[in-house]
Amino acid sequence: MSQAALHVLQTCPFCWKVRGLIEHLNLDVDEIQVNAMRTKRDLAFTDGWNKVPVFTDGEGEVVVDSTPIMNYIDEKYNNGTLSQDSGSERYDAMLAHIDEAWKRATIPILYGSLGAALSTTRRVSQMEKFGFISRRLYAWAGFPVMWGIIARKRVKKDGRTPKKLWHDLLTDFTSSFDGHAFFGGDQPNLVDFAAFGYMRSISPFKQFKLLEDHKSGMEWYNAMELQLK
Ligand SMILES: N[C@@H](CCC(=O)N[C@@H](CS)C(=O)NCC(=O)O)C(=O)O
Repeated sequence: MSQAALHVLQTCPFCWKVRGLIEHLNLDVDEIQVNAMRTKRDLAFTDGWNKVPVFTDGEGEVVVDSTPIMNYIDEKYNNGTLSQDSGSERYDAMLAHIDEAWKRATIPILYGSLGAALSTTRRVSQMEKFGFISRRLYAWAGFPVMWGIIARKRVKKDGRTPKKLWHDLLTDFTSSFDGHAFFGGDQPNLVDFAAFGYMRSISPFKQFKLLEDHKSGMEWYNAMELQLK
């Protein structure tokens, strides 16, 4: 049996979802950083998926798409403990909501103003694997594209500041805990890890401070950090 591996981009929110689960379960998985400008080449073995994360289990199984990867890992290495409530309305609806609304909230907070977009793209260009020229091109040409086209449209359409949007998401999420520390109850479940991954993907960037004054959100986030080994 060869080594299990996770192909990632360092700043990809979907990769952070899987990474947190792997850390929590303390699994021996190699992290392979793909070249941000060469995902198609580096992920050619996926037969056309071409996105990260991709999990290979060392026995020939290639699993794509972050939530299915999390389910696969939980089933294979953890007896499905974290996803045992899967199939219930509460669990399924929240997981679908996280994968839609939290996913959509990452771009506005990272790129939703000119200053944010500039600092985010600089940081991304430091963290990701690029070629010499493409790193510089990305750092200086990437930000107006992300800011001007995608993020501004999204912020305008939503009507809330990115900070307010995140605070609303955190309030909704943590108020569904019924007095417990986690969505999963006294212990986190896979839904907690999915949400944690999206939020943690913002942690390398300075905009994370906009989330740090959400009291219940940070209590949950800090409790999730303690779940990592
Ligand atoms: N639904 C997928 C989305 C994955 C995704 O969009 N990954 C981005 C990075 S954040 C990617 O690999 N983009 C490269 C491309 O689309 O060529 C998941 O949850 O894993």
